[in-house]
Amino acid sequence: MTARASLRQVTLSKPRVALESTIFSNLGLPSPHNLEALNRCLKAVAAAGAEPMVTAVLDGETRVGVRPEEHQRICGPARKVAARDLAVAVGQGWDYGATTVSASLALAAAAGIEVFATGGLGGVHRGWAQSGDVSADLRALAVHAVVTVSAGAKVFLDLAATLERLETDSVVVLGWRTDEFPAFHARSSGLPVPHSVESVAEVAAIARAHWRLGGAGVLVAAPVPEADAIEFDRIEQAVAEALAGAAATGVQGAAVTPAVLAALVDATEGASIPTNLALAENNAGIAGQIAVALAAAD
Ligand code: PSU
Ligand code: MN
Repeated sequence: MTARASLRQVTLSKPRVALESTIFSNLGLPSPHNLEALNRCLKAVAAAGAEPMVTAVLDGETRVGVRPEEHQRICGPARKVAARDLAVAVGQGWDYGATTVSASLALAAAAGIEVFATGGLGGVHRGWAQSGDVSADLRALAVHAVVTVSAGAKVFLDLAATLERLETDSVVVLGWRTDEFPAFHARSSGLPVPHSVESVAEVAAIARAHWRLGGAGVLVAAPVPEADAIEFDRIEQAVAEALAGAAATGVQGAAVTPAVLAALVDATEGASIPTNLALAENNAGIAGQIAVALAAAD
């Protein structure tokens, strides 16, 4: 055992999993579903034998881990904090900054946390050639040596372009017991993943090898459980409606994703909410198991 590994075993009782806060804030899910999402994700990580650590900026301080009495705040109104906003949120003492995937990965990496769970990753937006809108989530995956578990990328993105970008950035993309890249609410997108895995032991071995070789991000793409999935054609129709609605309001930049997520709730008559909750919980559980497997492989 290395000195670092033995120190970790002495100082930490459990492997840890970082969770982002944007999905639990008013920017991600409507109340009271966001609190349910938070509770289900915390439970799923704990049930796997790991410790959930919610990332956020509270009272101008970066946080990795929040107390139960702070959960209401995590589920309340927030300002969105991507990686570049972290320093501003601290410097200006923001009351509550909800961290996206990119900010959460930065905080997780700084805290030595190797596994992170989210709902759906941000990525290359449709029409990116005109707008230039590519989520900072992708750059964060390219930079930080952390395993991210997500239900693929958000369905309203250009998923093919998102996969291309992940390849360019040398992010390892692993389909979790699937050959297809999941489309968030839908189990399949019609796009193949480069590799698929069946077990968390495989993920741990691949991540360790990637990091030993100087690599950074590993993305485990897990389809939403069958019972809660929405058919790809149905969600695509809702996406068309939601994107048209969001475009009509002239929304731009960081506001696009929260606006489209909210419009999708309307376009699916609320059906996207239980799906979003189920996939977030599923990802958290898999992340917990991966964290345990990584600790065992130390
Ligand atoms: N997936 C969800 N709900 C969310 C998000 C993703 O189910 O709220 C958030 C994540 O925090 C992700 C962010 O990092 O959207 C991406 O925003 P943008 O597209 O502006 O980079
Ligand atoms: Mn963007």
